[in-house]
Amino acid sequence: MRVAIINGPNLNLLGKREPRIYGTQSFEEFLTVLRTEFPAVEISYFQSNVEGELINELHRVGFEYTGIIFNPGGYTHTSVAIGDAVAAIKTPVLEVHISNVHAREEFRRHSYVSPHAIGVIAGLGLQGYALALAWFSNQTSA
Ligand code: CA2
Repeated sequence: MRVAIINGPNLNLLGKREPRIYGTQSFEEFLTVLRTEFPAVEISYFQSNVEGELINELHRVGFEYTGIIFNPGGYTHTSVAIGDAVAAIKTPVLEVHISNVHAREEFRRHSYVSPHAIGVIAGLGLQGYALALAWFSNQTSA
């Protein structure tokens, strides 16, 4: 089973800035933990700060993979094009946010992705990605 993790803008700074909101671990460090915890899942990882590159990656993995775990970062709240890309692909997308977007500024409560996602996890830190992986694993073994 192949699952793609896609992170949007600024998430390359995880572990380097704003530890109170986003924690102290880099995503690359966390990825080694995920790969150990889910040996049966082939996990691809892509991060970009560029909107079109995120769309290209959604198109690349969106017809062959079992699932996509997608944190669109700030584009969640602004990008019609990213929402359209999620709507256009076949692979189910689980939207993940590290912080609780509903407990922050009002503008973070709207997502262009959520209407097209199979589900949303927010506010559980990096553990949200592990829960999303567990969900995809259970789907295929059920
Ligand atoms: O909580 C999340 O995962 C967000 O998608 C993160 C985005 C934010 O715009 C969304 O509203 C919620 C921002 C990512 C910024 O990531 C940083 C990580 C470390 C240091 C600074 C920024």
